[in-house]
Amino acid sequence: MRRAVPETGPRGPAAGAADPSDASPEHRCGYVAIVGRPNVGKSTLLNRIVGQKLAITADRPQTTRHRIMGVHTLADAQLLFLDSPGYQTRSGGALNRVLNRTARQVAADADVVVQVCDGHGWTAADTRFAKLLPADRPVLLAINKTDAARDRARLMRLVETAREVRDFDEYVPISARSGYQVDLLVGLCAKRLPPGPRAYGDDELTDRSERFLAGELIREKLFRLLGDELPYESTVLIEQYEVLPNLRRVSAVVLVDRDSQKGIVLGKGGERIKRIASEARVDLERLVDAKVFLEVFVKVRSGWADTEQSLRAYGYE
Ligand SMILES: Nc1nc2c(ncn2[C@@H]2O[C@H](COP(=O)(O)OP(=O)(O)OP(=O)(O)O)[C@@H](O)[C@H]2O)c(=O)[nH]1
Ligand SMILES: [Mg+2]
Repeated sequence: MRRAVPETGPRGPAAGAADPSDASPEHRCGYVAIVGRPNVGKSTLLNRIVGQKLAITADRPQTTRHRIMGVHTLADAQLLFLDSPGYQTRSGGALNRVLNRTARQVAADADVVVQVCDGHGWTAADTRFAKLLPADRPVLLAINKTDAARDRARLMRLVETAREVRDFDEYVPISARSGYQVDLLVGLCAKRLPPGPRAYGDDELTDRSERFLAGELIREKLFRLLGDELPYESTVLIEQYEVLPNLRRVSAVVLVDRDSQKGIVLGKGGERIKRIASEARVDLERLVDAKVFLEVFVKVRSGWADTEQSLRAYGYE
């Protein structure tokens, strides 16, 4: 099974094993940024491409808070896909600013950019984001959720509107959920990458550590099980991550901003936190292919998300 980096990660591409058979001048390798406004399906697309649940997804905006890289290897190319936080054009506090900066940085660091939009329609937020993207590299438009948005005339109008905003290199209707035309999109990205040998070995899936991904899986269950009750100012810290043969021993803390939020996360008689821990454990066991012993606590830390300095201390770059 392809794997996450067991504990310490992240590793730089240079540390990966280049396969001598990829040294041909036609082989390509590089970064592909997956960007766009919140909730359009960027993380679902990354997971579909790498064939594993690497990035967390939920039906609410700003689920993703960090850059996450997923490796996809073809016979003649290796693509390093970068998932990013949804770009929020509403004004907001320090956390919002940090997430937006990460989203723009991911696009700035990539060789090829894929802006994802929702096939139900192009919005003013899509326009604002498209105008921020770098002018000096290929930008493809992936029109997602075409399994649900089936109206062809509307799709044509969307393409026309997008074309007026920016001359995208390609316009590709896809469904990240069903996989429709995802291989086509990947191929169009691959041919635009610079020549170069593979940066990662066959068994490597991501530059993120198991420890990091464990925290993300817990955050996903918070998003999914709390819905609109979830305080925006909550995050997950992994306090202990022990790797043993066929076993991971993990201790995690859900941080909230106020006492009243603690009860919401715990639920009646601790039911909710138990369910969060149990669902996260099942996903983590699948990802690391080992048994997982997971404990999750809730703690109040007022003001943790108020300043960029404090956010950095909690892992937000
Ligand atoms: N019908 C349909 N739904 C999709 C598709 N792709 C994603 N979704 C749903 O759209 C919602 C948002 O998906 P995410 O992948 O979390 O979106 P995102 O762009 O990463 O969101 P943020 O990280 O919050 O910016 C989830 O409920 C997904 O299941 C698709 O191809 N078709
Ligand atoms: Mg996401």
